[in-house]
Amino acid sequence: KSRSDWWKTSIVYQIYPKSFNDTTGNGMGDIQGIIEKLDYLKKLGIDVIWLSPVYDSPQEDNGYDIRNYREIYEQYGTLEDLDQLLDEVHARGMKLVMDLVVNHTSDEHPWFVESRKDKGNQYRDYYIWRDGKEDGSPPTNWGSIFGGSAWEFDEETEQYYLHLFAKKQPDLNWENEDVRKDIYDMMKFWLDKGVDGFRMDVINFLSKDTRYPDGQIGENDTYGDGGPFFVNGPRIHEFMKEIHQEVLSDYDVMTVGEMPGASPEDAKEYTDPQNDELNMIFTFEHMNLDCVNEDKWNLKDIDLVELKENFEKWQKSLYGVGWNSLYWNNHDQPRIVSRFGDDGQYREKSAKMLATCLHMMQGTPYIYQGEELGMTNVRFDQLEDYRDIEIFNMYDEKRAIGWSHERIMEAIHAKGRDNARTPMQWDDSKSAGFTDGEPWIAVNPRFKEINARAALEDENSNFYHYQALIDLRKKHEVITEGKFELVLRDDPNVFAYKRVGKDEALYVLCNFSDRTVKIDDEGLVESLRDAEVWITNEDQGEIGKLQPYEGVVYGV
Ligand code: TEU
Repeated sequence: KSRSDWWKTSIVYQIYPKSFNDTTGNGMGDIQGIIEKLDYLKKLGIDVIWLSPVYDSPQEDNGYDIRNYREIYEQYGTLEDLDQLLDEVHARGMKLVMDLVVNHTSDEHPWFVESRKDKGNQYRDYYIWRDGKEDGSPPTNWGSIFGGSAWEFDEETEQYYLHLFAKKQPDLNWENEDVRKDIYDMMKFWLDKGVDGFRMDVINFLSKDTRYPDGQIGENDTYGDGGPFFVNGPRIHEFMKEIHQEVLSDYDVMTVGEMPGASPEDAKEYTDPQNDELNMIFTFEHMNLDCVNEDKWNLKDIDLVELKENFEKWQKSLYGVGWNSLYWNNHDQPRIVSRFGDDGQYREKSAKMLATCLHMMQGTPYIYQGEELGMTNVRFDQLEDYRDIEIFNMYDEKRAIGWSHERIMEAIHAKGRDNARTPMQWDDSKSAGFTDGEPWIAVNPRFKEINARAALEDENSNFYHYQALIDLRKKHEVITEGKFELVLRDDPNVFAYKRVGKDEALYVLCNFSDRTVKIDDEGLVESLRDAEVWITNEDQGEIGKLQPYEGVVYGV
């Protein structure tokens, strides 16, 4: 029952099981494949693995649509495999955090199968059913996050059910106490097995405004924005506290809530230990800066000053109150080196710089599979080569409002979630050593050049850079505890900051451009003269100047 803050000094590695390592030849990763690679992860230096969903699922959304919370998807293995994975992770002194997807289930979950049968069914109220409006249209004008209406009409009982994501992902009704109790029992089932915590999928969407008002409709939009009525909704903090009280308080575990639409103020409330809610959350703010009108497909170049100020806001707001998570990548985001770096000439260099920039901040760093290799976005020519339901739905929707095929493909190349989901590149053999069969999604053609085997053989590789960053965090308390101060605030090319601890301080200087830049602050340059370089990606480093994509840390 002892509770500690081990998650504050941990580094987390995210595994997307379908694309990690296949041992059966069916073209999909599996649990035994993860076990095979645990020593690789140990070598990298990580403490915690976050495993994206491995539960039984029809795979409409790669497992974020769960049919049975207490079984493993058969293509990934069995409960015995999972137990073995847990043992092997623990034997290496690491921990395992599972994905918790409880805003919705699959429509094939027995609860929903029952629920849709008739209005008097004991599971009817497990989901959100409503009559249509007078004219038969959906109960509200809300759009689903994956396109189309957020409501689906069901012939059987002539009512609509709510699905904030795909039609096959009906939303659970958290107003119903029985739902909550069943979920809490399920959480205990996993925690009693020894699982070390949860990453909680869209957890700030659980509480809906039960009046179900219409949302505002933007100029070119078909659907209204339901966000104000379910993002950080009326009872959300009550639910978070209840989860803590009923489940988490009995275990020494870590929790991270995925929270689109949470501000630093919200994050403070969710993560202040005095509130007994969560340890940390994933913000989306820094991921929403390279698009227009919060439409991720509507592309815009990142403005570095905006990015810096956003990080500053989160670093400062949570300091001494809550806790940050630090991430550039996950299974929903494009590859960071292709996004904010340069995946051509400066691939290795800019990938290292981006890692340095993130890992010296305060918070728990998350590394997404392949990020440690500097894996890049993929550009499939054909829409058919993609697999993600979000991409297909978006394609139809954007075509309907007049976007050209070319414009949509460009948006997919830049932002599609499948950028992160191509198979992990282990070596330069067929299918990058991921599978002996046909991979479920094509391998990124750059695997000959970018793969784990090559990285392990090259002492200057991206892999060892991540390893060194992790080592630094373990050695210097200032990285975990120090205060954050932005420096060179208005510089459009350089992301620079200072961390100030009890008896140490550090400076991070990162050049986000492909030009050599001068550090325009004599005082700063002066204070670097006696400093020690803790890590750098530049052999020709020179105080007062930064080479293209140089990223350097000075300890003082
Ligand atoms: O993502 C939540 C979420 O809001 C995403 O839809 C995100 O906005 C989108 O991927 C950006 O394009 C979580 C999971 O991480 C995601 O994989 C699931 O599809 C989604 O929930 C539904 O469970």
